[in-house]
Order: sequence, then C-alpha cells, then structure tokens
Amino acid sequence: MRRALLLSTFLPAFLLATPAHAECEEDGSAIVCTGTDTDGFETDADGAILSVVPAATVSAEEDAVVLEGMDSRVENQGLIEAGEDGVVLGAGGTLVNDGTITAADDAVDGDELDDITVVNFGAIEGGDGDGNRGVVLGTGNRGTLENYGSITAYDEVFEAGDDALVTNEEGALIASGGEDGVQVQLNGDIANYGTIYGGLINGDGIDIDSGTIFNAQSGLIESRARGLTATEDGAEAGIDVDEGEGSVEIVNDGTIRGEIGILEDRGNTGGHVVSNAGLIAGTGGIGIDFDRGDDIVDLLSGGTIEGDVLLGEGSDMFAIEGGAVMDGSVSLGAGDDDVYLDGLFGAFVGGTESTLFDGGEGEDLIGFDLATTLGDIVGIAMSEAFADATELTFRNTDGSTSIIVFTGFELFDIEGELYSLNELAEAIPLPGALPLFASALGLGGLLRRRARRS
Ligand SMILES: [Ca+2]
Ligand SMILES: [Ca+2]
Ligand SMILES: [Ca+2]
Ligand SMILES: [Ca+2]
Repeated sequence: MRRALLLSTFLPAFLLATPAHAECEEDGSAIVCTGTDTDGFETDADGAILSVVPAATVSAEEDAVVLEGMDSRVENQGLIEAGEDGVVLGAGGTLVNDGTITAADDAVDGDELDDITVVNFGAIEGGDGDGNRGVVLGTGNRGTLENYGSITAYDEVFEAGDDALVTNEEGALIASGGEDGVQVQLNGDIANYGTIYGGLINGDGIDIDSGTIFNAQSGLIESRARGLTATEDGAEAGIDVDEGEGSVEIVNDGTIRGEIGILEDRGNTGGHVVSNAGLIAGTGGIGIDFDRGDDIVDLLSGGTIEGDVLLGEGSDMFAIEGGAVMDGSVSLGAGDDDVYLDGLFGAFVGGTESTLFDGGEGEDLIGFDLATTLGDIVGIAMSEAFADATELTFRNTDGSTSIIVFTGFELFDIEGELYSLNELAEAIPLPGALPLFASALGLGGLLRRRARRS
C-alpha cells in the first residue's frame, strides 16, 4: 500500500504505465486485485499468490495475469480479460476460477509445463479463432482439470500431456468450436458427468493416447462435426485413440456420439476395452472402429450401440447381454475371435435380421451362456438377408424369440461343448428343419469336431 502510494505520488506517469500494479497490490508473496486494473499483472517470483476479488477486473491488451514462477496460485472471483492470454502459470501452478476469464488467445496458458491444476466453477473462454485454446498445458505432464462451470474455445479446450486427470462434473460444459474438446496423451484419466463437445467443423470429443475414460449416465461426449466421412482426413469421433501402442479402457453409462462413435487411429497397436451400458452412436454408420490389438467390447443390458462395430486384426471379443441393443453389424476381422451371448436374450438385437456377426478370417467362436441349452435353439436356416450367412432363432426366457445372423464362425460353444456349424445343426432337436438346412449347405456328412482352442 505504502509503496503504491509513493509511486503514484512521485514517479512520472510513463513509469506507472509499465506492467504491474495499477490495482493489483503486492504484500509479500500475496497480490490482491481490487477495482479496475487495465494493464495486467506480471511476476516471475516463485510461490506468488494472486487474488482477484469479486467485482474486480484485471485486463490487458496482451497477457492479463502472468505468474510465471514455480508453484504460483491464482484465485479469480472477478473478471480477467486479455487481448492475448488470460492467465499464464508456471510449473506447479494452480488456478481456481470462480469468476470469468476471457481471452482473445489462450484462456489459461501453462504450455509445456508439468503439475498444473485448474479448478473452474465459473466461465473460462478462449478466443474464437484458429490457435485459440482454453486451458493449454501442451505436453505438460500430470495436469489436473476439475470443471464445475464452462470452458470454451475455438481450438482444443483442454490440452495436456501424460498422466492428465480430468473431471467434468454434472452440469459442467467443455465445448470446442472447431477442434477437440479434451486432448491428452498417455495414461489419461477422464471422468465425465457433464458435457464434452468437440468442434462443429472438426475435432473429437476426447482425443487420447492411452488411459481410462468413465462417462457417467449424465455424461455426453460428442464430436459435433458431420459430413467428414468422405473427406481426406475422415470422420471425427466421440472418442479418438491416437496412433502408438496405447490402450484405452472406456466405461460408458451415458452417451458417446460422433460421425464415428469411438475410433482407433490406424497405426495404433494397442488392444482396447469398451464396457457399454449407455449409448454409443456413430451417425456415419460406424459405432466402434478398432483394428490392431486384442479388443474387447462388452455390450451390457440396457446398453445400445448404433452403427457397426469393427474389431479388425487381433483376437477380439464381443459380448452382448440380454436387454442390450446392437443396431448394426459386428465384424471381428482377422484373428481368432469370440462372440459371447449372455442372458437369454429378450430384445437382444433391435433389428433382428439387420445385425450380422462376421467372424472373418481365423477360427472364430460363438459362445452361449451356460443356462442356454440346445433345446433353446428353435430354428436354424440360411439367411435371406445376407449371403453365406446362417440364422439361428432362440427362445427367450419370456417366451419370445430372437435371431442371430452370422457368417465366418467355425466353432459354437453351448452347454460347455464345442460344435462345428454342421455338428450344431445335427445336434439341434429340429427333425423337420435340419435336413433342409443340411442340404442347403450341400453337406456330405458331419465335419470332425475341432479341438478346443487353448
Ligand atoms: Ca482388434
Ligand atoms: Ca479380430
Ligand atoms: Ca476372425
Ligand atoms: Ca472365421
């Protein structure tokens, strides 16, 4: 206080215009901003703590609040307004925003720095042009974002390196205008209870190299860009897994949507796990597109996948529970793949004959849960909807029937026994239907039962 008074009393006016303290006053390592500051505040002292009190404004034509020392802390309850970056933090820095931060460039800049934490209860707004981001840590590791409010920008809204921890709470918003909502690298840990939007023109909801994503029942993760399927770069995804060896585990109780729902970029060799009790929707026709690696998709009761599931190379598994809806085909590609049908299927596949399970190359297996018996299979026939496909009709526990249509499967596991397709047809107690089916396949006799795969 005394120093500020002295300065204003005795120094020429042009010195007062240098970066600093119009209304942000220093007291040791603490800085308090009250009233209206029009030239921002800047220090490189370690451990600096700056507060913007309610109704106070800190603005600048360039960066507004710059605390570049280590382990600094900014607490904003007012308005921070910048012609360039809103808040610039050093390594280990923390921002708690309970007001508004609006910037023409990046709203919060800790670019390439580790151990930065941002907790947002208010509004954080990056610029609306190319290169303007929300909270940017670049490749900085161990970044933490806890969002209860809204964070928006044209480019990436939250961008961080390895070991990022992101929690987007119920009612909270992360929205990009033209790029990814959240972009993190290896070992990211993301929990979403609110809304995460990728851009309207481009961008994924979440772009990740590896880690875990939990999307709660209240959660929406969506890439909003449409019409990109036919373009050179291809479609954007609700969740996009980048190239590399990384694996991603996704637990979805809410909604994940994009032109592709969940996409593994070509060049990723990791196996991924998706457990879905919510909705995964690909508006362009592909719900999940994984290729290399041993992938697992578990479609739980109450869950829906809209669009095809492509599991590509590797020994993949697709499991579906009764009460789930698979609205699209499932292609398991090269490798020895498994499909498991669990829970006697009531409303098993929404479109009955619209869903084709394709085992592809390799020795592929369809397994039934242990409660299913040969007597629950009440029909077997060649599919009329798909060439070279077989249609099995099941009796459900409620007396209704469901149909599974498949091709390219060599083994069937029922009542703990392995059958080839022809052995299964022979074993099903359907005296009328069986000879028709057998002759349709042109069978000369039983194939030898194959050994159980190790
Ligand atoms: Ca695969
Ligand atoms: Ca496969
Ligand atoms: Ca296969
Ligand atoms: Ca096969």
